[in-house]
Amino acid sequence: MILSLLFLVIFSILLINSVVVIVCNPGQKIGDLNNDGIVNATDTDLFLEVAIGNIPKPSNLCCVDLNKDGIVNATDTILTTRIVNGLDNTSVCETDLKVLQDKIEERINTKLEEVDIN
Ligand SMILES: [Ca+2]
Ligand SMILES: [Ca+2]
Repeated sequence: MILSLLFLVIFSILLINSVVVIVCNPGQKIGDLNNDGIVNATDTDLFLEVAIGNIPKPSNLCCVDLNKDGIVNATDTILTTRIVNGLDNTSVCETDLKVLQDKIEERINTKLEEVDIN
């Protein structure tokens, strides 16, 4: 009895202290925050947590920023709900072209600074 109570307390502490981390990978369904292959109510719940700031946003917003405006808010949650209810289709995250574009621009700017004779 005492052992099971101790286990319950330890499990509760671990559960409270666990941190949910959302990661968007290339090929992952947009709206599938827990990356289990389906967009459902679990993902909608995670969206709400991200939108209100309880869960940190992933660095790559591909799977959470459904309207691609650069922010994660109620609009994205509503769009996810539409996918869950079959009103909209989802697609998959592509290779993060924005990251590649930023790296290319950074390299170009570095080269331009190197040849600047002012
Ligand atoms: Ca999911
Ligand atoms: Ca958005």
